[in-house]
Amino acid sequence: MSTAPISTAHVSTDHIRSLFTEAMSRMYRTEVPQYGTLMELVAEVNAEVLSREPEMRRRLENAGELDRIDIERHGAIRLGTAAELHTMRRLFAVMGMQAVGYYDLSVAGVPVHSTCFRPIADAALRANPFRVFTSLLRLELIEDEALRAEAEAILARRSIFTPRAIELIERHEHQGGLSGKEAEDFVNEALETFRWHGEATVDAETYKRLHDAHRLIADVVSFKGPHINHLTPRTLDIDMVQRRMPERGITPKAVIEGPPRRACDILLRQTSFKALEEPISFLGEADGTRGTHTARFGEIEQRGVALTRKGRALYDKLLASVRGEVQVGASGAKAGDYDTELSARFRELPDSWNELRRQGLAFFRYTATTEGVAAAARGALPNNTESLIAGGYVAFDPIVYEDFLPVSAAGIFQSNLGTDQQQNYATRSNRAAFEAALGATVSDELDLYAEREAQSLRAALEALGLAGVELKTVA
Ligand code: OOG
Ligand code: NI
Repeated sequence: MSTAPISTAHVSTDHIRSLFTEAMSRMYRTEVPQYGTLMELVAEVNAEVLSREPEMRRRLENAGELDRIDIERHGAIRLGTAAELHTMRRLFAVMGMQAVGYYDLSVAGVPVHSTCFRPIADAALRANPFRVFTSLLRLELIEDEALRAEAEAILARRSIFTPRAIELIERHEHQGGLSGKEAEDFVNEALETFRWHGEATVDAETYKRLHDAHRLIADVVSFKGPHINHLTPRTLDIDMVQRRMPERGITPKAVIEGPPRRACDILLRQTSFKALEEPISFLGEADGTRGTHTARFGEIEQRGVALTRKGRALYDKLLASVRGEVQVGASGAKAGDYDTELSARFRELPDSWNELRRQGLAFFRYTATTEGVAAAARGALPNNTESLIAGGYVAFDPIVYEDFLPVSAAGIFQSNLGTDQQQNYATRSNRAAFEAALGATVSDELDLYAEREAQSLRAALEALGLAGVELKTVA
């Protein structure tokens, strides 16, 4: 028996992640008041949907999600150096978040590659799925060698983590966790890294040169740290929030990224409001000489089922066919055509849970039902998975997609960069360099979903006394 007092026992990484999510939300609402307005709109729409759809309400209540509907599901940051990414991985590990997925945005004219830091285990995702889309600037994509060297030198001078944050990260690594008090300290210290600083660390002339190379380069290089550039709550009806944004004086991007509205939600739908133009001051200039910087915005998301490799290939094909046909202008021209075409083409993807499952297009979590357990006791179970499901002995529920979509992410980046920034980098993705900087490999998201599905099926069969039994998969 341990006799250690409670105060020195470790709190869970889930708990630290929740503290961090709340603290970030409070900070961002103060920093970007329009984001607070968006949060109110999301809460209003979610409440309406819940009273309109009692079935959904029951489902969320059973899943223990009802009181956490309006909390943020993700945020995003952009880092400047390999060392920053390396320490960031260690910082997120304190909160139970690991790097999942590699996203190359350079193909869409954005000079970064990215990963998602998020919890992985079922229980951790249930406790709090908060994740951070984390990009690393690819300085090698700056063509002007002098400018590249200058940007490198500027970044080499900054340290984005507080000494106390580093100390607590090390403590977590050595002790295997943090106490309640240390966790609170850690969250306060970590918050400093994500805070906005209106004072650029460069002069106006340098800022302009960085900005001319790419707006994103100025955003990463000119400031003291990687300010959080948006937070994203979950909405139960993204179309309704999109429609109502203008009524609240918020300008949404032209179209919702991702799949169309469907009966069975798939992957991830997202929309954002345009980044705000904020006053900044430059290094070495008297007060009053000021500029503006555009980086920070608000976003909403609605998640659906994770698709298998086969489902995802179909999704990518359908999306590409629409985007090849209907190009939405910066001012939103053809947005209506795009939405219509998107819905039409996606009819090729079945819109029923059972079809998505049967055709191996999406991932599901299997559970043994009480009928199943009773039938097992009578020795009356069929001997193949499809019949177990058809007979109601095994139930299945969609596994939620926890990751990002590169085409959507590029759309979110671009709506905040303006169309003048459409450059195409003739370069290959560089996952190896990203992982070397990270000091770890990124997990493959499809493997994670497949594992969770297989694990759930194993547990369901075990509960029915069918563990190890060779089951035919087709009825
Ligand atoms: C990240 C944009 C990507 C998303 O939700 O796809 C993203 C950024 O602008 O830094 O957050
Ligand atoms: Ni986002």
